[in-house]
Amino acid sequence: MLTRTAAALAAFIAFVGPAYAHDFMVGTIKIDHPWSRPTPPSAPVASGYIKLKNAGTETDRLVRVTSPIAERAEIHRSLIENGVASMRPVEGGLPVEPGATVDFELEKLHIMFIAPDRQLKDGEKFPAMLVFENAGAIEVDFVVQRKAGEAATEDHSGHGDSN
Ligand SMILES: [Cu+2]
Repeated sequence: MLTRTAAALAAFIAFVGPAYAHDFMVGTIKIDHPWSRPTPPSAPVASGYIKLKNAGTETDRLVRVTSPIAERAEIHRSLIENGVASMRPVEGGLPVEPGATVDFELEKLHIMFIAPDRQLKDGEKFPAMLVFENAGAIEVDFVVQRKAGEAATEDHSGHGDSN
């Protein structure tokens, strides 16, 4: 089973390159394609994106994110206040309503990995733990990739803040 899955995955990677789709399931929560942008050397932060789907009948919440590559991680929402772009931690966990999809990119959310211990390079993966209030904890892999159409020479953390 494992061998067959690995072979299928290898074929898929060979076909589409490192930006392959991957997903995870914990309880009624599906986590679709965790990915993160490449960073310059010694970047103070890295930003990650996921899509969460709740197939259950009760609201769940993403309450905590940790990763061995970062000192800590926070869920942030980007916003514009008085014409100035900033970001703010999501308080009390990020709700995922029954039947809903929370697309971090669409909703201007990101997971901020603070003080990463390495430069994130295009095509790499790193592990992180997502903890949901009801569904519990699951370890996922974030794929480091550029967005389609993003210039290869341009690295930005993608959350629009000024630091
Ligand atoms: Cu942030």
